[in-house]
Amino acid sequence: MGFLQGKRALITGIASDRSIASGIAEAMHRQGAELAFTYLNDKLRPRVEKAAAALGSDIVLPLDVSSDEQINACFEQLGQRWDGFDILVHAIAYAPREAIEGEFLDGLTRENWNTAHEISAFSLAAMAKAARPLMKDRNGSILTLSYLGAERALQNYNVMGVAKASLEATVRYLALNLGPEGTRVNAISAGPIKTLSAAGIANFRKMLGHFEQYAPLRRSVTIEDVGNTAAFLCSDLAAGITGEVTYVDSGYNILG
Ligand code: 0WD
Repeated sequence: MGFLQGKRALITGIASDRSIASGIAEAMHRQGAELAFTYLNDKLRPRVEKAAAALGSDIVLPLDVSSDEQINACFEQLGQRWDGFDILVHAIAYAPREAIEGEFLDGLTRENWNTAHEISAFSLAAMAKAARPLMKDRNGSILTLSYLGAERALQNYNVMGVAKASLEATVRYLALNLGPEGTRVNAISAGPIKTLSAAGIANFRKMLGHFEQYAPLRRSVTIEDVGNTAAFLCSDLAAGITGEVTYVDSGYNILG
Protein backbone atom coordinates (compact mmCIF):
# COMPACT_ATOMS: atom_id res chain seq x y z
CA MET A 1 0.00 0.00 0.00
CA GLY A 2 1.36 3.44 -0.98
CA PHE A 3 1.96 6.10 1.65
CA LEU A 4 -0.55 8.47 -0.04
CA GLN A 5 -3.39 5.92 -0.03
CA GLY A 6 -6.67 7.70 0.76
CA LYS A 7 -5.29 11.18 -0.10
CA ARG A 8 -6.72 13.41 -2.81
CA ALA A 9 -4.37 15.76 -4.66
CA LEU A 10 -4.96 18.69 -7.03
CA ILE A 11 -2.05 19.08 -9.45
CA THR A 12 -1.47 22.38 -11.31
CA GLY A 13 1.26 23.31 -13.79
CA ILE A 14 1.30 20.47 -16.30
CA ALA A 15 2.39 21.91 -19.66
CA SER A 16 4.05 18.77 -21.04
CA ASP A 17 5.19 15.31 -19.96
CA ARG A 18 8.48 16.96 -18.97
CA SER A 19 6.82 19.35 -16.53
CA ILE A 20 7.89 18.99 -12.93
CA ALA A 21 4.17 18.68 -12.13
CA SER A 22 4.04 15.55 -14.33
CA GLY A 23 6.80 13.93 -12.25
CA ILE A 24 4.96 14.87 -9.08
CA ALA A 25 1.63 13.50 -10.36
CA GLU A 26 3.25 10.19 -11.30
CA ALA A 27 4.99 9.82 -7.94
CA MET A 28 1.79 10.64 -6.04
CA HIS A 29 -0.18 8.18 -8.18
CA ARG A 30 2.42 5.45 -7.46
CA GLN A 31 1.91 6.10 -3.75
CA GLY A 32 -1.84 5.65 -4.05
CA ALA A 33 -3.17 9.23 -4.22
CA GLU A 34 -6.33 10.06 -6.16
CA LEU A 35 -5.63 12.97 -8.54
CA ALA A 36 -7.30 15.99 -10.12
CA PHE A 37 -5.66 18.39 -12.56
CA THR A 38 -5.84 21.94 -13.87
CA TYR A 39 -4.85 23.27 -17.29
CA LEU A 40 -3.91 26.80 -18.27
CA ASN A 41 -5.66 27.17 -21.63
CA ASP A 42 -7.42 25.32 -24.46
CA LYS A 43 -4.09 24.59 -26.13
CA LEU A 44 -2.87 22.63 -23.10
CA ARG A 45 -6.22 21.01 -22.28
CA PRO A 46 -5.86 17.84 -24.43
CA ARG A 47 -2.37 17.19 -23.05
CA VAL A 48 -3.53 17.51 -19.46
CA GLU A 49 -6.62 15.35 -20.15
CA LYS A 50 -4.34 12.66 -21.59
CA ALA A 51 -2.00 12.82 -18.60
CA ALA A 52 -4.98 12.67 -16.23
CA ALA A 53 -6.51 9.65 -17.99
CA ALA A 54 -3.17 7.82 -17.84
CA LEU A 55 -3.19 8.33 -14.08
CA GLY A 56 -6.80 7.21 -13.63
CA SER A 57 -8.35 10.67 -13.28
CA ASP A 58 -11.25 12.34 -15.09
CA ILE A 59 -11.15 15.57 -13.05
CA VAL A 60 -9.58 18.20 -15.30
CA LEU A 61 -10.42 21.85 -14.60
CA PRO A 62 -9.49 25.14 -16.28
CA LEU A 63 -7.31 27.49 -14.24
CA ASP A 64 -5.50 30.64 -15.27
CA VAL A 65 -4.27 32.09 -11.98
CA SER A 66 -4.31 35.64 -13.39
CA SER A 67 -8.10 35.54 -12.86
CA ASP A 68 -9.71 35.56 -9.40
CA GLU A 69 -12.93 34.28 -10.99
CA GLN A 70 -11.12 31.25 -12.41
CA ILE A 71 -9.43 30.52 -9.09
CA ASN A 72 -12.77 30.58 -7.27
CA ALA A 73 -14.55 28.61 -10.00
CA CYS A 74 -11.82 25.95 -9.93
CA PHE A 75 -12.37 25.17 -6.25
CA GLU A 76 -16.15 25.44 -6.58
CA GLN A 77 -16.06 22.81 -9.35
CA LEU A 78 -13.59 20.67 -7.42
CA GLY A 79 -15.92 20.83 -4.41
CA GLN A 80 -18.69 19.32 -6.55
CA ARG A 81 -16.51 16.25 -7.18
CA TRP A 82 -14.71 16.03 -3.83
CA ASP A 83 -16.20 17.05 -0.47
CA GLY A 84 -12.65 17.85 0.62
CA PHE A 85 -9.08 17.26 -0.49
CA ASP A 86 -5.64 16.83 1.04
CA ILE A 87 -2.86 18.00 -1.28
CA LEU A 88 -2.46 21.12 -3.40
CA VAL A 89 0.52 21.20 -5.76
CA HIS A 90 1.39 24.67 -7.10
CA ALA A 91 3.85 24.32 -10.00
CA ILE A 92 3.14 27.62 -11.73
CA ALA A 93 5.50 30.44 -12.66
CA TYR A 94 5.76 33.01 -15.43
CA ALA A 95 7.75 36.12 -16.31
CA PRO A 96 7.90 37.85 -19.71
CA ARG A 97 10.88 36.59 -21.71
CA GLU A 98 12.64 39.97 -21.85
CA ALA A 99 12.66 40.06 -18.05
CA ILE A 100 14.59 36.79 -17.72
CA GLU A 101 17.49 37.46 -20.06
CA GLY A 102 20.38 39.88 -19.87
CA GLU A 103 20.73 42.34 -17.03
CA PHE A 104 18.20 42.74 -14.25
CA LEU A 105 17.59 46.44 -14.87
CA ASP A 106 17.35 46.12 -18.66
CA GLY A 107 14.22 43.95 -18.44
CA LEU A 108 12.78 45.81 -15.49
CA THR A 109 9.38 47.43 -15.98
CA ARG A 110 6.50 47.83 -13.55
CA GLU A 111 4.44 45.50 -15.72
CA ASN A 112 7.09 42.73 -15.90
CA TRP A 113 7.62 42.95 -12.15
CA ASN A 114 3.90 42.76 -11.41
CA THR A 115 3.28 39.88 -13.84
CA ALA A 116 6.14 37.78 -12.43
CA HIS A 117 5.00 38.34 -8.85
CA GLU A 118 1.32 37.85 -9.57
CA ILE A 119 1.61 34.59 -11.51
CA SER A 120 4.53 33.10 -9.57
CA ALA A 121 3.92 34.15 -5.95
CA PHE A 122 0.52 35.78 -5.34
CA SER A 123 -1.13 32.80 -7.03
CA LEU A 124 0.05 30.46 -4.26
CA ALA A 125 -1.58 32.59 -1.56
CA ALA A 126 -4.72 33.10 -3.64
CA MET A 127 -5.09 29.37 -4.27
CA ALA A 128 -4.44 28.55 -0.61
CA LYS A 129 -7.19 30.99 0.35
CA ALA A 130 -9.70 29.57 -2.12
CA ALA A 131 -8.80 25.97 -1.22
CA ARG A 132 -8.95 26.56 2.53
CA PRO A 133 -12.53 25.39 3.24
CA LEU A 134 -11.92 22.14 1.33
CA MET A 135 -8.53 21.45 2.97
CA LYS A 136 -9.36 22.39 6.58
CA ASP A 137 -8.74 19.87 9.40
CA ARG A 138 -7.55 17.01 7.14
CA ASN A 139 -3.77 17.07 7.83
CA GLY A 140 -3.51 18.56 4.37
CA SER A 141 -0.43 19.77 2.59
CA ILE A 142 0.34 22.57 0.13
CA LEU A 143 3.51 22.35 -1.96
CA THR A 144 5.14 24.83 -4.32
CA LEU A 145 8.29 24.90 -6.47
CA SER A 146 11.12 27.38 -5.98
CA TYR A 147 14.64 27.88 -7.26
CA LEU A 148 18.01 28.93 -5.84
CA GLY A 149 17.63 32.33 -7.52
CA ALA A 150 15.29 33.19 -4.63
CA GLU A 151 18.26 33.60 -2.30
CA ARG A 152 21.25 34.14 -4.58
CA ALA A 153 21.68 36.63 -7.40
CA LEU A 154 21.95 34.42 -10.49
CA GLN A 155 22.63 35.61 -14.05
CA ASN A 156 19.47 35.94 -16.20
CA TYR A 157 17.00 34.79 -13.52
CA ASN A 158 16.41 38.44 -12.57
CA VAL A 159 12.85 39.37 -11.56
CA MET A 160 11.92 35.68 -11.32
CA GLY A 161 14.44 35.40 -8.46
CA VAL A 162 12.73 38.27 -6.66
CA ALA A 163 9.34 36.60 -7.25
CA LYS A 164 10.68 33.28 -5.90
CA ALA A 165 11.94 35.09 -2.76
CA SER A 166 8.38 36.36 -2.35
CA LEU A 167 7.07 32.84 -2.95
CA GLU A 168 9.32 31.37 -0.22
CA ALA A 169 8.24 34.08 2.25
CA THR A 170 4.64 33.35 1.29
CA VAL A 171 5.22 29.68 2.18
CA ARG A 172 6.27 30.72 5.69
CA TYR A 173 3.31 33.07 6.24
CA LEU A 174 0.85 30.49 4.92
CA ALA A 175 2.41 27.84 7.17
CA LEU A 176 1.92 30.12 10.17
CA ASN A 177 -1.65 30.93 9.18
CA LEU A 178 -2.84 27.44 8.25
CA GLY A 179 -0.88 25.35 10.78
CA PRO A 180 -3.57 25.60 13.49
CA GLU A 181 -6.07 23.91 11.16
CA GLY A 182 -3.63 21.12 10.33
CA THR A 183 -2.51 22.26 6.88
CA ARG A 184 1.23 22.21 6.17
CA VAL A 185 2.87 24.43 3.53
CA ASN A 186 6.28 23.71 2.02
CA ALA A 187 8.44 24.39 -1.03
CA ILE A 188 10.88 22.28 -2.97
CA SER A 189 13.81 24.23 -4.39
CA ALA A 190 14.65 22.14 -7.45
CA GLY A 191 17.87 22.08 -9.44
CA PRO A 192 17.61 23.08 -13.12
CA ILE A 193 15.50 20.70 -15.25
CA LYS A 194 14.87 21.13 -18.97
CA THR A 195 11.15 21.90 -19.17
CA LEU A 196 9.19 24.36 -21.35
CA SER A 197 9.57 27.14 -18.74
CA ALA A 198 13.28 26.48 -18.35
CA ALA A 199 13.75 26.76 -22.11
CA GLY A 200 12.63 30.39 -21.74
CA ILE A 201 15.58 31.24 -19.48
CA ALA A 202 18.56 32.58 -21.42
CA ASN A 203 21.66 30.33 -21.37
CA PHE A 204 19.79 27.52 -19.62
CA ARG A 205 21.85 24.80 -21.30
CA LYS A 206 25.12 26.38 -20.19
CA MET A 207 23.80 26.64 -16.65
CA LEU A 208 22.81 22.97 -16.69
CA GLY A 209 26.30 21.97 -17.84
CA HIS A 210 27.90 23.96 -15.02
CA PHE A 211 25.51 22.38 -12.56
CA GLU A 212 26.32 18.83 -13.68
CA GLN A 213 30.03 19.55 -13.41
CA TYR A 214 30.04 21.03 -9.90
CA ALA A 215 27.00 19.71 -7.93
CA PRO A 216 28.12 17.19 -5.28
CA LEU A 217 26.18 14.37 -6.99
CA ARG A 218 27.65 15.38 -10.41
CA ARG A 219 24.30 15.03 -12.14
CA SER A 220 21.21 17.08 -12.80
CA VAL A 221 18.00 16.20 -11.00
CA THR A 222 15.02 14.57 -12.69
CA ILE A 223 11.30 15.13 -12.39
CA GLU A 224 11.23 11.69 -10.69
CA ASP A 225 13.64 13.00 -8.00
CA VAL A 226 11.42 16.01 -7.39
CA GLY A 227 8.24 13.90 -7.62
CA ASN A 228 9.37 11.43 -4.98
CA THR A 229 10.34 14.20 -2.55
CA ALA A 230 7.03 15.97 -3.24
CA ALA A 231 5.11 12.75 -2.48
CA PHE A 232 6.98 12.39 0.82
CA LEU A 233 6.49 16.05 1.84
CA CYS A 234 2.75 15.84 1.16
CA SER A 235 2.33 12.58 3.05
CA ASP A 236 1.81 11.89 6.74
CA LEU A 237 5.46 10.72 6.84
CA ALA A 238 6.32 14.45 6.82
CA ALA A 239 3.69 15.38 9.43
CA GLY A 240 6.18 17.49 11.43
CA ILE A 241 7.48 19.58 8.52
CA THR A 242 5.96 22.94 7.59
CA GLY A 243 7.17 26.33 6.34
CA GLU A 244 10.32 24.72 4.91
CA VAL A 245 12.22 24.93 1.67
CA THR A 246 13.66 21.49 0.83
CA TYR A 247 16.44 21.32 -1.77
CA VAL A 248 16.26 18.66 -4.45
CA ASP A 249 19.31 19.86 -6.34
CA SER A 250 22.08 17.22 -6.14
CA GLY A 251 23.49 19.30 -3.27
CA TYR A 252 24.35 22.33 -5.43
CA ASN A 253 23.12 24.86 -2.86
CA ILE A 254 25.78 23.86 -0.31
CA LEU A 255 28.61 25.02 -2.56
CA GLY A 256 30.50 28.12 -1.40
O1 0WD B 1 14.61 24.12 -13.89
C1 0WD B 1 13.40 24.13 -13.71
N1 0WD B 1 12.57 23.73 -14.64
C2 0WD B 1 12.88 24.60 -12.39
C3 0WD B 1 11.56 24.93 -12.26
C4 0WD B 1 13.83 24.70 -11.26
C5 0WD B 1 13.22 25.13 -10.04
C6 0WD B 1 11.89 25.47 -9.95
N2 0WD B 1 11.08 25.38 -11.06
C7 0WD B 1 9.68 25.77 -10.90
C8 0WD B 1 9.14 26.77 -11.89
O2 0WD B 1 9.57 28.08 -11.58
C9 0WD B 1 7.66 26.57 -11.68
O3 0WD B 1 7.25 27.24 -10.49
O4 0WD B 1 8.85 24.65 -11.06
C10 0WD B 1 7.55 25.07 -11.43
C11 0WD B 1 7.10 24.26 -12.63
O5 0WD B 1 7.91 24.59 -13.73
P1 0WD B 1 8.35 23.62 -14.92
O6 0WD B 1 7.83 22.26 -14.71
O7 0WD B 1 9.79 23.87 -15.13
O8 0WD B 1 7.65 24.35 -16.18
P2 0WD B 1 6.51 23.99 -17.23
O9 0WD B 1 6.53 22.58 -17.65
O10 0WD B 1 6.62 25.02 -18.33
O11 0WD B 1 5.20 24.30 -16.39
C12 0WD B 1 4.94 25.56 -15.83
C13 0WD B 1 3.50 25.87 -16.13
C14 0WD B 1 3.19 26.57 -17.43
O12 0WD B 1 3.71 26.08 -18.54
P3 0WD B 1 3.82 27.07 -19.85
O13 0WD B 1 4.99 26.50 -20.57
O14 0WD B 1 2.52 26.88 -20.53
O15 0WD B 1 4.05 28.48 -19.35
O16 0WD B 1 2.91 26.81 -15.29
C15 0WD B 1 1.63 27.05 -15.83
C16 0WD B 1 1.68 26.61 -17.28
O17 0WD B 1 1.02 25.39 -17.48
N3 0WD B 1 1.25 28.43 -15.82
C17 0WD B 1 0.05 28.82 -15.38
N4 0WD B 1 -0.96 28.13 -14.81
C18 0WD B 1 -2.06 28.79 -14.49
N5 0WD B 1 -2.19 30.11 -14.67
C19 0WD B 1 -0.01 30.21 -15.60
C20 0WD B 1 -1.20 30.85 -15.23
N6 0WD B 1 -1.40 32.16 -15.43
N7 0WD B 1 1.15 30.62 -16.19
C21 0WD B 1 1.90 29.52 -16.30
